[in-house]
Amino acid sequence: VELLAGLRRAVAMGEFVLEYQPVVDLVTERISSVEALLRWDAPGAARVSPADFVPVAEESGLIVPIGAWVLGQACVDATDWYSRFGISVAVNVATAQLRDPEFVTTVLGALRFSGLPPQALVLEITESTMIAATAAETEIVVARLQQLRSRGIRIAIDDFGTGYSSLSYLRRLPVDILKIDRAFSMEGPEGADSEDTALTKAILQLSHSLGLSTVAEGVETAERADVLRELRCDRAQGFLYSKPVDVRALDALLEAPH
Ligand code: G
Ligand code: G
Ligand code: MN
Ligand code: NA
Repeated sequence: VELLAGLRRAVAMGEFVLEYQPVVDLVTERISSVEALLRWDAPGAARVSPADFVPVAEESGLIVPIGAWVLGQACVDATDWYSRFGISVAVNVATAQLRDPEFVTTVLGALRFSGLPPQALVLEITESTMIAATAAETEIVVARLQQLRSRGIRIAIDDFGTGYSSLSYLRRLPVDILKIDRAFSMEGPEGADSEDTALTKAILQLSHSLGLSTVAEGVETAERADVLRELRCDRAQGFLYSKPVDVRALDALLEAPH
């Protein structure tokens, strides 16, 4: 209840900020896109993790206005990165946002206001979006995603491999990119084990046979990046390359010679 009151104030007072985590092309090792990650800096308090407040925001419906702010801000920030470096931006979208009848208008409005071209925007949804949805709800969400996709916006499935029935969702959802959950790259003290690698390999084969582009999340070591490159994973994201950083630090990363 306290958290919820805090979130209401945060929306009213503009206490949210975005950080961006680079996603690197495994062949060229250059940044090809960034993921926007929401941060809440309440005055006089420690930063609250989205892992703690996003579920509360979802349950209360506050994720709809918060998510609209994220979309608007991420598109504004990305306009410069896209025009200078061709970098696209990925935004996490919660289930409640996809169920909002205004969602398509919100996304297209964020693009129009910022001037960001649709091909520079990726929407990240999770498999859980489809869980507990009725057939009719699923149909509406799929139609919305198709509408956005027909404009050139790309859709990514986030945290792939952690939900249920992953494969059946791939058939139903209009998708362009598959993000392999960090659980597959981070198991154990010595990094991913052979079972993780076998599963990663299977997911990559599946993705590529469906024509999907792939991103491995949670890549922390050069050894893991080598394995992923050998398995023909397209891109990687993780502490090996960069943690999520603020706008100024990302500018510096993009401008650094490589
Ligand atoms: O950045 P961090 O690892 O703390 O993020 C924790 C979780 O919060 C992740 O699952 C991430 O997808 C989610 N998250 C981060 N930013 C956003 C956002 O803008 N919207 C939504 N819905 N989830 C977010
Ligand atoms: O669920 P989602 O993929 O949106 O979550 C992204 C979050 O994962 C980021 O907020 C970031 O803090 C976290 N993250 C990103 N890279 C790494 C990594 O290499 N290792 C770990 N442990 N967490 C990571
Ligand atoms: Mn994500
Ligand atoms: Na993820």
